[in-house]
Amino acid sequence: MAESRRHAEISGGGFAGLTAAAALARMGWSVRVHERAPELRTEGAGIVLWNNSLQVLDKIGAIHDLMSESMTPPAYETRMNNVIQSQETLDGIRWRTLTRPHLYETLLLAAREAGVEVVAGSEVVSATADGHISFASGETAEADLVIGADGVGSAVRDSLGVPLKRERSRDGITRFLVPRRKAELQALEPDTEWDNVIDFWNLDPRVLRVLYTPANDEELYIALMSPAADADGSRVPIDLDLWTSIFPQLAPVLEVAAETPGKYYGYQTTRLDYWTDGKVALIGDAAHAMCPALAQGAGCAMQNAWTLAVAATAAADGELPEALKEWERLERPITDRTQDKSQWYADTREMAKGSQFTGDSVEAALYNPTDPNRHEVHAA
Ligand code: FAD
Ligand code: 5PR
Repeated sequence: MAESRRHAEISGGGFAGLTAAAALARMGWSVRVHERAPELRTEGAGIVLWNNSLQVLDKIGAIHDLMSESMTPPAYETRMNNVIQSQETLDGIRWRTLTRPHLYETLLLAAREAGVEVVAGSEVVSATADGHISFASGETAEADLVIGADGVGSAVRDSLGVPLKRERSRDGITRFLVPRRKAELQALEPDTEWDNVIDFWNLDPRVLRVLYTPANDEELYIALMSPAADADGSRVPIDLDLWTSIFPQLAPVLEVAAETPGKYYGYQTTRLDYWTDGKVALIGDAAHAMCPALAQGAGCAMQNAWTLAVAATAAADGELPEALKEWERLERPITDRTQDKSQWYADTREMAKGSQFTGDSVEAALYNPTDPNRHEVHAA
């Protein structure tokens, strides 16, 4: 490690940027995060995290906080036309369900406790390979390491001219956080284990799906999926009559969703020619936006944020660009495979068959990015 304190400038205060910031600051860096939004908060509803990101949360001192308001449901159940296809208990796989606001608060606190400066209302417009960064305010800054963690529309990435391929899938989703209303659900369907994640698929006569994910004792994450081409299925506010006609047992929670603001997101996958350029590295959706099927977008973002911090910290002065390239060479393949698999599931809708959390579908879920021997372990 270098003698003097090195400095990192990070574009984007989402899950990727905050994780990288907390990790670097704990490793001795001075770190500043720029968030374009005027307020520090997250959009979106719930999230599923697996071992790969939970290990990172452990390392940045955030796991206790995270565990306090999250849960591990008894099983991941998949239904097709309301017939149970599988109830996977995911034995041996560490996973948690939670709300996005809770993950966000947890990461923000971890970053601040590590001494990170987080600046809201600060929009990055460009970065250069030699470590310069410029802002919409007209100001500029220089850093030993610049991180583009500014999401799928990354200004850092685009200002560097990194070539990318973008593929849009035919399906998309609207996500809500609603009260659990477990007693009401129980009354409608007494034999159901309403603490399970339940993936309610309906492909015939119409493609509509509800992913039901309890996030804690009080809050439920529901994701309503439909093809983008289905105007009524993808409408927000949701078409309550349509959704309850197919999923009558979910009426108590769909009624609340119908009153809640939301936004329909089409799935997309972006693949970059490279993730690093000189002193700049890209992480999270800026580098590898993926379909949500395997619930690994944030997981891979956090895993790459951690391994980037370790690699940058270990690099000798003047050798950071080479260290970043080596980081990409080692860490990118598992993310590429996870992206490919998620896209395949989204495009084929094969998850509807159930029993999906086996084999290469759980490669990232089982990964431990904090294990120094992970690449040997992984190859074995
Ligand atoms: P973002 O969350 O997009 O954060 C980028 C931040 O940068 C934002 O705060 C933005 O305001 C800021 N920003 C943008 N441009 C600038 C700029 N020029 N200057 C300064 N700031 C800027 N992942 C999981 O792991 N598990 C799941 O269960 C899961 N479910 C999902 C469900 C759906 C429907 C979708 C769409 C995604 C899901 N994901 C899931 C993926 C996950 O949400 C994303 O991969 C993750 O949020 C990406 O984090 P990020 O920090 O890279 O990007
Ligand atoms: N898993 C999760 C999720 O939110 C979605 C999917 C899988 C946690 C969609 O939002 O298959 O699309 C999916």
